[in-house]
Amino acid sequence: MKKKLIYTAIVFFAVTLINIPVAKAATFVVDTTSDTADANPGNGTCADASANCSLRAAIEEANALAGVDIITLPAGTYLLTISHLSITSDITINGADEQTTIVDSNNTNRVFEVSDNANSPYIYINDLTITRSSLYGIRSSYNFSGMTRTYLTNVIVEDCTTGGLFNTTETSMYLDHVKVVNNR
Ligand SMILES: [Ca+2]
Ligand SMILES: [Ca+2]
Repeated sequence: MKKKLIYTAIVFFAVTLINIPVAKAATFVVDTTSDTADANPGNGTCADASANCSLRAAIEEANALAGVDIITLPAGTYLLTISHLSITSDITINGADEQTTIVDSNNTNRVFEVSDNANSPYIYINDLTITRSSLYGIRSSYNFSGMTRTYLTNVIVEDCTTGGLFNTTETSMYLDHVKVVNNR
C-alpha cells in the first residue's frame, strides 16, 4: 500500500513537472525592411498584416512573450516611419554587421527606447548602426519600478540630434566596440 502511494506521488509529481509552463526563448528572423506593426502581439508569431516579420513586429512580439527572445536582423536599411522602437523586455537583436544593418529614424524620432516596465530587462544590441534619430539614438528610461541594462556590441551610433545615447538614473549601458560619432 505504501509502495503504491509513493508510486502515485512520483507519477503525480512528474506529470506536474511536465505541465509547468516554461518561458522559452523565441527567435524571430526579420524578413522585410518595411516598418509595420505586429498584427497580433503575443500569439508567438512575428507577422504583420501581410504576414511579414518586420523589426517592429519582432520587437512587439518579443515584448509580449515571456522569456528571452532573439531577433535576427539581416543586412538592410530599416527606415522607421511610425515611431521609435520601444523595447520593454529581455531581447537580443543581432544585425549582420554594423556596416550593412542600418536602423534609421529618418530624423523623425528616437531609434530605440528601452525601458524597465517593471521587469528590469537585459537588452543586447549587436552588429548594427543606429542613425538619424532626432531625439537620441537610444534612450534608456527609468520608471521607478525596475532597472534596464543595455549592452551594445559592435554598434555605430551616428548622425543623431540631441545626442547619441541617453542614459537616465538607475539604468545602465555597457559599450563594447561602439562608435558614437557625429551626433549633435
Ligand atoms: Ca504576433
Ligand atoms: Ca520576451
